[in-house]
Amino acid sequence: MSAEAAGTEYGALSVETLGERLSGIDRLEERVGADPSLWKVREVGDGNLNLVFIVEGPKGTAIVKQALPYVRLVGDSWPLPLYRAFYEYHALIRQAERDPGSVPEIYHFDEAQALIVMEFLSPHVILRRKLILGEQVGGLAERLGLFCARTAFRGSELSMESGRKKADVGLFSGNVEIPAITESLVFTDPYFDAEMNSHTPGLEPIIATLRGDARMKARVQRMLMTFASNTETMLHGDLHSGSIMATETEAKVIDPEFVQYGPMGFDIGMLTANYLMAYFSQPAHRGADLEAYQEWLLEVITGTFAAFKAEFARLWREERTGMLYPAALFEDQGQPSDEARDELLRNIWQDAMAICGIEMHRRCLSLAHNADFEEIEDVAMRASLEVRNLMMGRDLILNAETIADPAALCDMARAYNGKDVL
Ligand code: SR1
Ligand code: MG
Repeated sequence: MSAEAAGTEYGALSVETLGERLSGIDRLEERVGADPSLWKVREVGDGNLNLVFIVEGPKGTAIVKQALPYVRLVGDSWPLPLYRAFYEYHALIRQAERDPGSVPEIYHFDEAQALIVMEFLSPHVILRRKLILGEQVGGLAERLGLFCARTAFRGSELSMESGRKKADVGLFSGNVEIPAITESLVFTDPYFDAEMNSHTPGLEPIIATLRGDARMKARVQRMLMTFASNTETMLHGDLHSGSIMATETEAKVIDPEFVQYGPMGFDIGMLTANYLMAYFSQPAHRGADLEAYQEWLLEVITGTFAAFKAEFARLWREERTGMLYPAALFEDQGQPSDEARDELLRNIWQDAMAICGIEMHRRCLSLAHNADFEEIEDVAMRASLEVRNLMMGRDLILNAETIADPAALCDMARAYNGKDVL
């Protein structure tokens, strides 16, 4: 009998117990076959928080993701609520509705066991791995630009009926401990000597510069205030290159357990930071193709924002059915709303730039660094590349309002890429 059918208390699955525990789940059996003795189960979770199993059977393959009651990266000294699986499930079904095809298909959710059974994406691999290997993904910019625009717009009161949106703000506001990780690891810990911080030796002078910059820290805290209190839209909340799976021609977004309502610029800002960290780390990973690959990464950034802007403008024209910026105030009075839209896009861009800078800091200074830099064994080289990233992050936080557009952002990246600071 399955755990769910037996109504048993939560128990973490293992390779040995999964077959017995999950037999009887119709949607899983439909995908992989009904006889669990024929299932081949592997645990492949390499993230910071959860168990992830690949279940392969005679009919096909599925993924089982289960939350652990603690942070996997740290151990049971850092407990973490199982309810994050509930929020992840609700985020996934909303993302699937708002941007069809952008996320894995969900087959089954078991709240008590904090587990989600979902589509096995193949031959997809984690995007971060592809970027480290210097592989390109066709259509990446367009796909992620569309995802960010559609989820931002359709999860907000530009589009949603206010009662539904407010109910969702209420629903997701129960996800407390997970955003709290972001509030400390992303926005706070990099800027003081927090217990779980670590950094590459040699970065001490730049760390002193960042921590000595009260104006910059105040701007980060202002952004944290926005992140914690602005409920513009439903965010993915952790949109880095480890939350995207890709082939040569396709990308899908996974892992929205950090979902919360927040500012529209958050997801695209975090994503941009991860492209920039891929960019700055490339000299350690590439040979003759270095410049061409770095330029491709910058094209992905400009392309993502172009797709975001174009899709946001289309949705503004065709789906502005919420209480915000109603046609009654603009088009119905013979006035275009283009300026209002562009001003909003400008605000989103500025938030994205500041978030981008903050994310560039946290991945080198607090807990949970990026493989892009971490896998560089030559410590002096790693420090020399990370410092470019950290300096540009500071510039973005301090000057978010003056960066004209994605082309200017890319010029800035090229300039820091040529700097030898250490
Ligand atoms: C303790 S969790 C550390 C990080 O892993 C997740 O993917 C989030 O990025 C979080 O900040
Ligand atoms: Mg994750």
